[in-house]
Amino acid sequence: MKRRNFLKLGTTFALVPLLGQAGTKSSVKPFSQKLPIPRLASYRMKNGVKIFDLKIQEGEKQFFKGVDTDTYGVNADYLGETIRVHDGDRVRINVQNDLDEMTTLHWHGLKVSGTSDGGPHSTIPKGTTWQADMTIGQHASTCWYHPHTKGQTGRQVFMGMAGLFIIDDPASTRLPLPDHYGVNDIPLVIQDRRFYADGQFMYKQGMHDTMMGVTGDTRLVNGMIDPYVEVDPEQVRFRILNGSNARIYNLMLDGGYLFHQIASDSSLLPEPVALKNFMLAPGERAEIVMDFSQHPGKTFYLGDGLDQKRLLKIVVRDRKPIRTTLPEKLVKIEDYAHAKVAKRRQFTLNMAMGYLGINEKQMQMDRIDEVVKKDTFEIWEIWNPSPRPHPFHVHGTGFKVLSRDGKTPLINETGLKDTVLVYSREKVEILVVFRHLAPAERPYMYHCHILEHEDAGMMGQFVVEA
Ligand SMILES: [Cu+2]
Repeated sequence: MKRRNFLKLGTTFALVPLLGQAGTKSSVKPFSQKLPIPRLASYRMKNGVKIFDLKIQEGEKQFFKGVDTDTYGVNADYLGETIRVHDGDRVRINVQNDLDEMTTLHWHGLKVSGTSDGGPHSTIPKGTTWQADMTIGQHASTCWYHPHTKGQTGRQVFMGMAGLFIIDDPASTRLPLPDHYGVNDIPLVIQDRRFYADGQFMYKQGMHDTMMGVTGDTRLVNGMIDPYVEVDPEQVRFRILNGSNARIYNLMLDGGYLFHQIASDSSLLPEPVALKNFMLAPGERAEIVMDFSQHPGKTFYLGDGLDQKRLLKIVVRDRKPIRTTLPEKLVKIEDYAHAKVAKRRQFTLNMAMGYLGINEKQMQMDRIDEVVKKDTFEIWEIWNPSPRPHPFHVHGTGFKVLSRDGKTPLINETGLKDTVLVYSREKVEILVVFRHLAPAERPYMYHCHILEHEDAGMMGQFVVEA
């Protein structure tokens, strides 16, 4: 295993005991509250189309006992319901904005046209409804949705606007993988937050927060501080989203237990990859399977090795174990294997005192930065000369990571991704292709997924032409 690559941020996975984390305002005992599972969004069928109704709303939530925090949510007080659809589905999503401000809703990881993508041009003024139509056509994956409002994405996400968007396909459904949502197929939205003494969210305070990104001393999993989850002694799948604005995690089990990663952002991996830890940057997803069949009655902690914090307690019920094995092969990604590359493009991530950009330009709504041809493979080179790592995200595609500094990518980067962490002084090559159009009025975006960097201009726009 290419350990070097996992240690780039200077951590080790020789696990020292992770510290517990009693929230300062919380009188609740850490790891005593049950992990909430986001509800599955309901839909109705009309003329063969699955219609979802999402309402973006203000809410209140008690992260700390007896303290109401003002929040945003989607069909919920904080975070959103999980949309779940199947490859080939025709889908309509009505997004009603009940906030007292304008917003947008972007389907992160979905391969849909620029018109349905929900980028910064697809504004939803307050009190109105935006309608996104799409036909699902992509590999099984755990995607998500969040606002993409020009200059306001970081704050609106911080308030709670984010939810999962799970896609199934025939191949993934046939595989013997844990798939009982909320039982042995458990979504985990990992975030960090900072609070004022009165319990309200403390968002961006100044230039330091813009340059470093807004992080907080409190960790949330599915919107709860220090939760626990009970599972049976069997294989359990966790669909993990790093929904944080800026924090990068090095996820691991306390005690250094092995688990398998089975999926990255945009597809299953070709085969399961055994790991003790992995990095997850903002916007990235990973599906992992932990085998608890040898451990009835035992307790585990999922934690972050970068700052030694426990995130989730996993209690294995003392029951008769169910022993199953993972399939050896998970997915074949055919089309990328025989790609004829038509073009190369270079993207340099710029970070200087008070300046964030790409290719020496800052995001401008009325400027198209790149023109791309549909169904044409291109290699994009992302070069990060800055001192900080940046997760680079591309709309409207899943891509293959081809190389890091000319070397083989990480062992868990063998599937399709839509966000790739580019470390300081590193050049990453990705192989992209776009299967939908994006017109100049509704272009796609490429950007850093540290949301404060995106809001400050580390973003560009491109169209996809026939
Ligand atoms: Cu960045």
